[in-house]
Amino acid sequence: FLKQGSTVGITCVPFSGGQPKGGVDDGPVEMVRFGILDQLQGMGFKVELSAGMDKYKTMKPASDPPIGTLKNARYVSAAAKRVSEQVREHCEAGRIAVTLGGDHSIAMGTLVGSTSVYGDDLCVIWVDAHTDINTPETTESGNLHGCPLSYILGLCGEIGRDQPFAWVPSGCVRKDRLVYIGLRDVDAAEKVILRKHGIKAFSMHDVDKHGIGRIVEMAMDHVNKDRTLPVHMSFDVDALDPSVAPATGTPVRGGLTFREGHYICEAVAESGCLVALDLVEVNPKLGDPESLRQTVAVGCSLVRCSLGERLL
Ligand code: 6HN
Ligand code: MN
Ligand code: MN
Ligand code: MN
Repeated sequence: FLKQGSTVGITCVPFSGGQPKGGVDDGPVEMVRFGILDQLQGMGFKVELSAGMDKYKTMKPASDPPIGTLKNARYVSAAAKRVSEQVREHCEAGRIAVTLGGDHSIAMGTLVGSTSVYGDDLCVIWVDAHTDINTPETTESGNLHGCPLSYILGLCGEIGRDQPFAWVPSGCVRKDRLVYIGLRDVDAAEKVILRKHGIKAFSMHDVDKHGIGRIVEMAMDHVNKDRTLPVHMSFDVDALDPSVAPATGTPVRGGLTFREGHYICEAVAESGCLVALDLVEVNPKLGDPESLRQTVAVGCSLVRCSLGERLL
């Protein structure tokens, strides 16, 4: 599926409705301003940009009252649905689908898009401080960026399967094809879900214990033993330590170092299996100009490394 020198299909999603902090919707524009498109072209890729990124800002419904505790559910649903269509188009055309967020609720869309083409062979590597697997029933914050995986894996109760998310094919990703790296802030109810469903997860404790090289190998062995299945990596920039990526909405100390984050991306690139990549939760409005520059720069370099930029 992935041939180097092929086309990268970029979807910019200036969206912040999955959480309360403004500014994360400026993530994609800042990464483009930093030169990510030219950088990918410079690596030899053809770059195809999805049209109409400004439309995301206009999709907010006039009325969007809470559903249970869920905030902005209709807005998140509409945006994620559009993301799913844009990502599906890229995947159908054989492009590597790169989605620049935006908050992590948009992964509901990216995963529906990629699985609509690759089916349940698709493996998901979720790099994050958080598990983002709250159901509409368990979420305490009501922020949908903490919930996308419960919808995708089909773990929601009634509220989740109903409108406005009835379009999400629940269970489109298999539970045994998901693996986490970088966890360190998991809600009590999420821990119960992980255990109940036997979902593979590597925390920062595991990274410390085994080293990042071994962790990525174990993660790949779990979801993709023969390295033949397509891989979708969803990279939340808050997986990195706040000293490395400070401009993000829910920073948690004790995260991946600069090199550990890049190593994951390099190893995934090396596998040759990457078909889709999300880079989310860059919030240029949080922190001083230097934090912003640093976070945007690291976001772009994670994208380049995932697509095979080589150190030597
Ligand atoms: N993210 N578990 C918390 C919640 O609100 O459900 C934090 C979620 C963070 C989500 O960083 O993408
Ligand atoms: Mn299959
Ligand atoms: Mn996170
Ligand atoms: Mn996340």
